[in-house]
Amino acid sequence: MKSMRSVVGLLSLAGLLALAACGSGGGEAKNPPPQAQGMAQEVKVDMGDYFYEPSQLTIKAGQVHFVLTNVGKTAHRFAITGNGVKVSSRNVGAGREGTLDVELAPGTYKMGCTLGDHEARGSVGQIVVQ
Ligand SMILES: [Cu+2]
Repeated sequence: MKSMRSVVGLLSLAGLLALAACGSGGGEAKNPPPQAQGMAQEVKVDMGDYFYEPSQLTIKAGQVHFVLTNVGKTAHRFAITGNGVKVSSRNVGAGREGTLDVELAPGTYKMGCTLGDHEARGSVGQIVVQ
């Protein structure tokens, strides 16, 4: 019985070490667990000067993984607001790719670039979540 207990102790110690290893690695924003990533629908949006393509999205409710490609010559950002949601990607430099992971409930949301006056210039659109 005693040896059994020490095996369990070792296992949980190994678990803690594995967690610590995960936490210290990277430096990138928190990645969703693999299962959640597998279930997320991927939505691609091109961000340009000054537009989003597409500017009108209709997607399914649930976990969404946005892949944001900056096809412009200046930095852009991808922010979603509406229905109590207010999230944003980091700045995505010209020619770079960014991502945004968010869980969206059915409803209508606004997507837009919150940098400078980009929204007013046209970097804006609508997301309908069904
Ligand atoms: Cu912008």
